[in-house]
Amino acid sequence: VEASIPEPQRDAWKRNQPEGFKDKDGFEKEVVRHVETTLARSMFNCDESAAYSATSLAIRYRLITGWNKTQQRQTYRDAKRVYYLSLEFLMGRALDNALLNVGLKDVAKMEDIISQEHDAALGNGGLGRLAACFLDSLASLNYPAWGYGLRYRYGIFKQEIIDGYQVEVPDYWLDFNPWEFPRHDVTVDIQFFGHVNKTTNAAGKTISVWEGGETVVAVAYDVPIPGYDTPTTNNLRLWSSKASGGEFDFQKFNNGDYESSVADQQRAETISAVLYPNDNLERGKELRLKQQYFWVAASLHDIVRRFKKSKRPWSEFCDQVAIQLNDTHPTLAIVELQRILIDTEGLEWDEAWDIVTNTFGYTNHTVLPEALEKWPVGLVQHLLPRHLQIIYDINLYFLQKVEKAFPKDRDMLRRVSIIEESQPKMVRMAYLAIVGSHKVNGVAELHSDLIRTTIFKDFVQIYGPDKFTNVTNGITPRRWLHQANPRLSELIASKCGGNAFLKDLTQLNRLEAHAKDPQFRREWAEIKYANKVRLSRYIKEANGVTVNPAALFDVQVKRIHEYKRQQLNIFGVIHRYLTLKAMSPEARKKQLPRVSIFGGKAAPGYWMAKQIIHLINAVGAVVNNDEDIGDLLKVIFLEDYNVSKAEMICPASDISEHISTAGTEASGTSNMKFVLNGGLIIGTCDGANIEITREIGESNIFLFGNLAEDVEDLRHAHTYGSHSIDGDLDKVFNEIEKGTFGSPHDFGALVAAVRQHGDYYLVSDDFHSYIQTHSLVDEAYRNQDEWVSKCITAVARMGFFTSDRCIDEYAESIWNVEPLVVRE
Ligand code: Z15
Repeated sequence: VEASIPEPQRDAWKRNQPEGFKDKDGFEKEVVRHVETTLARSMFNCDESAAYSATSLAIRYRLITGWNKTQQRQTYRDAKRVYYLSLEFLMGRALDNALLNVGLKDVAKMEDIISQEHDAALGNGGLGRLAACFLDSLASLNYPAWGYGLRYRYGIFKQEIIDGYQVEVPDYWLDFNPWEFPRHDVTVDIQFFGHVNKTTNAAGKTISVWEGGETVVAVAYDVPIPGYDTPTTNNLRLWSSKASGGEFDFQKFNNGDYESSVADQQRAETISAVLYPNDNLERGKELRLKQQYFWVAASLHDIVRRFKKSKRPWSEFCDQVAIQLNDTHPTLAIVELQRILIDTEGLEWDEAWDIVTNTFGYTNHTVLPEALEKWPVGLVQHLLPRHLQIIYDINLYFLQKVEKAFPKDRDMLRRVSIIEESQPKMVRMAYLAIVGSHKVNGVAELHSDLIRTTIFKDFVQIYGPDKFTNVTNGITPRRWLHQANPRLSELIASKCGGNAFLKDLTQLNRLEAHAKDPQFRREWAEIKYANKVRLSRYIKEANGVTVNPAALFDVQVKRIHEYKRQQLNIFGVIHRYLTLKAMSPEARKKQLPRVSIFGGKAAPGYWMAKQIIHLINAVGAVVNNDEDIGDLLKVIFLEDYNVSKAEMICPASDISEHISTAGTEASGTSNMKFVLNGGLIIGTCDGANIEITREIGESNIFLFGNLAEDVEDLRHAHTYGSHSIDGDLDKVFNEIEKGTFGSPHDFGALVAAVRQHGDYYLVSDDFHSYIQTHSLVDEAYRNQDEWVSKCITAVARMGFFTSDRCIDEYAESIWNVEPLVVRE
């Protein structure tokens, strides 16, 4: 490493190694220095925003020193690295996390300053947040790992609720971002369009050369990712697009073609301009495909460049490089690496393909048909002509193998072909990802079973069962317990021998011995109450509604989607309202007060999801102002749910709802966050709920509803049998149609989806069981001692769900990489 420092400066360099600071004093000095000399402000005009700027600049100084050392160490040791390719990294705020991870959290207590930070919201929901948790775990476990993504100028939109409807507002987040480092010297030229020429190379071999028609430049922006209490600070590299030839094409500019010069620039910058706001839905837009190729090509170029510096033979590529595909979004990386190896590096097809398949792993996150990516062949041909040829070749060799193995099964070839012979023809990205990877994993046991037995069953026949595996999702306890819920974390630490549980979450099991200790229970309950008071204050501020913190807080926060069934929840709330209204005042007095809290964004083009948001707000407007009801029921929709709001909401829930139609939610990860913060779950037998139940025990979770194995038959019966709606649900619908919550016309589609259109998500089938289970929740909550014991027991058994465990599983069974420990 030192060899790269020029000889005459080496001594000066060594004498002047930046140290960072060691203590509170040094830190404070650094903050003041930044206020005065970076921001050019004084003590007298340092507002909270300036204080945030200076504090983050001070802390980033500490990060950089560790970051540089980590990168040098990783280069010097030349060990195998992991590259996590994800179109989404839903990072949230960085300052609090950085303070915690470098051990300065206790030095600086400053909620007001921390809350000045704008969320880095480069993701939609679970998939993007999982990527962020994985980065935290990779660094905290000392794995040499890089994340690769896009530097969107606009992250997920901000949601405003106006007259009960969602309105989208752009999220421009880059005004002041101290966490990114532009690398204007690290650029890659990316081509699009054009055509393919065949030529003969020096060795007399015929090769294909792709002549692109448009070039866009990828510029690297690096974000340091500090591990918790480790010497590792990994790198997240985000690519930004800009026009080649600088700001304007000066040729055009000087020729007076100013407008077209500006247009070129804008076309280039558009690529990384905005995150597509769909969760679990693919819409097949050309710009989205451009984003995917731009990001994948830049990342692979970078990875290959780094590998080539080591001067190793190509056969060692997969000993040095593991690339994980977060969903099918980066699947073109498979094709791009094959292209580089055969067209640029001159390898033979088979040798190249061996390297490619040994390099990649593919994680599937959904079985929903509308979320499985397919691209029209014509679009791929137009945008990436050489890649389409390679895709066809990959498919040809693959189908030849299949035909040999299954000579009598003609239909098999049609079914597994990477090209769907439809009108128009489509490239099936999931199939391409499977064929080009050595491992395919689902994200929870049920989901991994489902992909093996349904959408990918033919591929299990072809490759055998070992290619398909499960890695159940997890979350980082640093952000989702210690940072989000410092008091609970402290209480846990007092019984678990300090903060060691934050690095080995299984140590939470030491809590179990205290589940019935009255004093411990009291302290536990007091913290939950304080967290609910805090959320109540926020609700008052944001929604103008007073809620009683002693009520049972019932929370469903996640993207709005029919499969996640917020409609089931709000229909249940209406049922509760009607039941309360029908009671005598005396009977009402005996009821348990509830606050039903919703939050989440609808994709801008998802009309049904927007109807659901509107209904929730319409019900709230009636219920919250009904004097018969008072504290007994409040309905709150929290605007603009995001990572930092989740950090406030999770610690304040008594029960959270994870009520997807069985078999549709691949894993869910907020279920884990809520239980880890001492809340219980009402949920279906879906995704990770099943494993959570196995770990924490059936008596500590409220499960209801039909099972995944029965869904198909029920749907069939809805369409072909007689379909009768649950009686209680019918009453709810009648009330909506009476106009109790505003014009019934507004909610007609929500009712019709169940009554007339086959109730695809089984809302009616599960309604009775859902209502009954909510009664059990009320009953259980009345016995507070028992309830708190359940919560403590559940937390004690949540050790499995740390993302540290996931990352170790990926490292061992998919990546074959090891932590890089510091040798002194
Ligand atoms: C997304 O957030 C998820 C899956 C997808 O296919 C897309 Cl496009 C976005 C979610 C799953 O819905 C959720 O169940 C899972 O926990 C999460 O990915 C992380 O695996």
